[in-house]
Amino acid sequence: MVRPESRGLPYDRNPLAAAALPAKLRAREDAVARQFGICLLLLWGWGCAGGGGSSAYDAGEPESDGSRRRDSGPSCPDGQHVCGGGCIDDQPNDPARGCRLGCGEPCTAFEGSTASCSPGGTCSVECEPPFVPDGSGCTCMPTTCDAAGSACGTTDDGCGGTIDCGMCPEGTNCVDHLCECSPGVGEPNESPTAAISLGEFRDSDDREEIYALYAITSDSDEDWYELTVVDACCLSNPSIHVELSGIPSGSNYDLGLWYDCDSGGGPGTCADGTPDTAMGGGCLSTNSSNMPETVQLDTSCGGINENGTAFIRVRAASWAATCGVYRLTIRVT
Ligand SMILES: [Ca+2]
Ligand SMILES: [Ca+2]
Ligand SMILES: [Ca+2]
Repeated sequence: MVRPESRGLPYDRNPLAAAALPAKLRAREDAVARQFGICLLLLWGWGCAGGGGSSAYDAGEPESDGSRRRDSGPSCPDGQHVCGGGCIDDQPNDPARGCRLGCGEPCTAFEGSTASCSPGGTCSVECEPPFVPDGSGCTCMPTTCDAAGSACGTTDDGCGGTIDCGMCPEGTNCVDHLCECSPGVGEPNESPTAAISLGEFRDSDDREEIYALYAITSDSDEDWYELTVVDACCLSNPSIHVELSGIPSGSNYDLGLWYDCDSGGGPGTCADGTPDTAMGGGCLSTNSSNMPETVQLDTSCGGINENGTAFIRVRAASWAATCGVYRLTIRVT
């Protein structure tokens, strides 16, 4: 059993207990004062009932206001206290010695608890996490999946058992207790040099392709594509149109298009989107939420034709941990 002071609030320091007892304490102090007064009226040689001592002040450090603590009874001299029917010297305030007002025996701790000494010189026992007070001691409280930061799988509960944090949604895998998207199609493709090649687009064909295979599978995932653009006809130069749609609800993906002219120069005019100077020039589209993104680059290079390579990037401005594929529509006219 854990005594009342086991909650880290020694009984004589517990504000609730203190609030409940001032009348009793005053009565006891009055009684002590009366006894002390009677003693002064009698010859010292007679002693006092309960005798031997006088003020029973504790040997420990004074309170912050300079006053001295009293021991629990008035029957021992200063620097001593009652123990086993007699008086012994106040002990070092060490839990291994039962604290200053103990009898030299170690304070009793329980499984999941540690013992310490209160400033008043008594043993104090506190439950250490994951152990919590349960009214009769300390009980190990199993952790929760939320507290453990575990979204899936089986997790140590901290008390020698396990807790089941469930399965991941379809399309995701449980990795280190978190649900992650399965590696997406075409990965890794995190840079222009690792871009997925989409082949040749000739402006003479007005070719349009729709890709619904690829997904953003983490907040750091970038998907790069490249296409070879051939200026094969016509009076006007090739125009590259790209649309990103089907962005999962709750996420915000953005789109970028850059063009590298084979003959140098260029790359032309950003007819839709925000001009960007990276990688020789291109267009960005950064609408909010999961609104579709569109860019159009009208090519214009330094040589006799506008042949070149287009690079497209899809990435997440914010990612809602959904693994669904987006739709990429590419047309060269
Ligand atoms: Ca991807
Ligand atoms: Ca990628
Ligand atoms: Ca966006």
